[in-house]
Amino acid sequence: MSHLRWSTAGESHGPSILALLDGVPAGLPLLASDVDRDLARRQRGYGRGGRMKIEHDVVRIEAGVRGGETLGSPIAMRIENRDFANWQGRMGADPFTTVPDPVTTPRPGHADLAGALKFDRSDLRDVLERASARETAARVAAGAVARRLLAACGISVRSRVLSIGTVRDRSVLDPLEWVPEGGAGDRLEASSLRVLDEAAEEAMRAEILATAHAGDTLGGVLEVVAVGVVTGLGSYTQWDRRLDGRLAQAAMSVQAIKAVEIGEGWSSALERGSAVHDSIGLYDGRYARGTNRAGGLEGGVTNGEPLVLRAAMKPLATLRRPLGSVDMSTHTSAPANTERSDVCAVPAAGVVLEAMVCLTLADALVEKFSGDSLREFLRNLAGYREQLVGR
Ligand code: EPS
Repeated sequence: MSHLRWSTAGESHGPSILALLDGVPAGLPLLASDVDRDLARRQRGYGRGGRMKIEHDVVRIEAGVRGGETLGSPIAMRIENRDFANWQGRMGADPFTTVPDPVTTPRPGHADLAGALKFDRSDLRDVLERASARETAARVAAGAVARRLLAACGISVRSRVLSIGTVRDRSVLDPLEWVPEGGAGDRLEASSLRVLDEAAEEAMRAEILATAHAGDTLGGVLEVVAVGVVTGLGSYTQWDRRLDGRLAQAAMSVQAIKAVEIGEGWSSALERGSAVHDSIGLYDGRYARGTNRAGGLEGGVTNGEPLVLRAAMKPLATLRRPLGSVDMSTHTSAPANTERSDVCAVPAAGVVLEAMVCLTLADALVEKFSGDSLREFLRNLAGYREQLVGR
């Protein structure tokens, strides 16, 4: 029951990656440069492969925006795959003059095998092109539009890398200190791995380099935080309206994400209730908590505290020294297919997770405040805020 509807299309080495976003109120200021900023952030990060030297992701807004403002009609966005030029004759919609050599040895950990069986394909390229994390460029484009709507409501969303492999950045960071712009937030943006602690960054880079030399890959843990979130987004009244579930689904759907927690999710299972729940107080006439172990969500509803979501990313499945597999054309044992790929894409995944959180929050905002125009939407939000005063 989504209010902001969106989807993506495009193959990794096809002509382009596309995003379609429907339900954004009319009158939201939106520039291509708003989207390009996040597209560029997604491309950064130490540990990425050769592809990022080819691509320079910029958006072309094809529909739904006129003169720098949204129209309330579907927003269509296109990002060109520069690498497509190198895939002439192997990608594209026209029938092949010469049939390209098929990929036949599935990679453990990738969608290759299940996808080939499910869609009845004999060339694994038909699967891997769409399963590829190149698709996340479109998610980030859609997320950047959602981020504009969130900004109009005073909500900002940022991410940081907590660990890569076994190396952790243990610096403690109050979410209110790093969102919005400035201070620690800028340090994170300047970091090659979206971490705060420089010693940890150096150790992570060394680990990525050693892993690259070993022909292997690395995962990590990410944290996404949203501040300025109004109380009351999502609902406990039906299972699929709970915002924690909606956020978990959104985050879990990102390529290579294998676990999601909200607040102190995993560690709370080890404690007694009194050490887990956040006591309620009144500060300057508004309800607030001394702690935020719940991560801003209780009963599937936002409680006004910063929203904190963490996600674990597995090491990428494309290994230069591949694991064992089976050649599906001969049914004999063979090493898995190797493709050019990234050694570590954890920082990029942080930007993608931000986009997923932005889209999920924007959906919940449109659900609660509706409005065909931004003016109507913001009036509804202001009226609700007024209603909360003195409660
Ligand atoms: C990916 C493999 C690599 C990554 C790609 C995701 O691409 P290629 O096979 O062309 O080298 O670079 O990520 C992107 C292109 C991107 O924009 O994030 C994969 O198999 O998932």
